[in-house]
Amino acid sequence: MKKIVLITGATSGIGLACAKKFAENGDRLILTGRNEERLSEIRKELTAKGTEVITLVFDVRDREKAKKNLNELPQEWKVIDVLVNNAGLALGLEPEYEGCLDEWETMIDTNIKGLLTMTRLIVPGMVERNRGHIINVGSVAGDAAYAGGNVYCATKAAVKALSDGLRIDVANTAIRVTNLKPGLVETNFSNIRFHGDYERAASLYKGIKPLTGDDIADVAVYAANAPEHVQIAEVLILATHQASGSVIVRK
Ligand code: 8X3
Repeated sequence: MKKIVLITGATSGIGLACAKKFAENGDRLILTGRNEERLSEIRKELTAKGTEVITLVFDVRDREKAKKNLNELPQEWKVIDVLVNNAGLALGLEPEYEGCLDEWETMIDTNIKGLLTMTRLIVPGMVERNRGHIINVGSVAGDAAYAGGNVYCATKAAVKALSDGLRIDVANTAIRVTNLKPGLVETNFSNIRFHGDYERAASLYKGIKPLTGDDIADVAVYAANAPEHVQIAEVLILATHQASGSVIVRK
């Protein structure tokens, strides 16, 4: 059956890969992001291939705008089946005693509070309908801290705790909660983390074949398509030569 899938941060990386894979899966998409132009290009591209797409322009940090955008969805689009809480970022890799407070705030506001905003706005409808699936994009970074990861790792540890907490809170319903924990994925992630220092970002993926956004999106679609009695609660997805957040073997 066609599902309505809402993906936050759908303009690039894992979010965009999820948009394409869920489109290939035949689902209807609500794509959110901050970049209106990119969203509209993606909508055109997917619509041309026969996917029904609605785009919403807002930053998950803006609670009022998120609420307004969701309220204004056409009635038939409000019955969201799958929420992919993907919007998130890492900024900096400084020791905790030297990090930038503003950057910490941006990560906390996006990765934790933004995810909570979307969850709080969308999950009540799922509970009412006794149907739905929340797929949170966590990280291997949430399993254990790595050098310089401090606050980013803490936000992803929060995603793990919030996924586990929500799973308990909806255990009496048919709703499923999945925490996807990618390792090294080559996207714009490191360019953003290193403020556009492309060389430093590229060096992270040298000597190892990293994952792609598609590798993660495949797992998201698998979890969403699993039979109703199967809840893919958590998946850690690493590159083959990566063993943890801090153990990466480059050749
Ligand atoms: C992305 C994976 O290892 O760069 O969350 O933190 S890592």
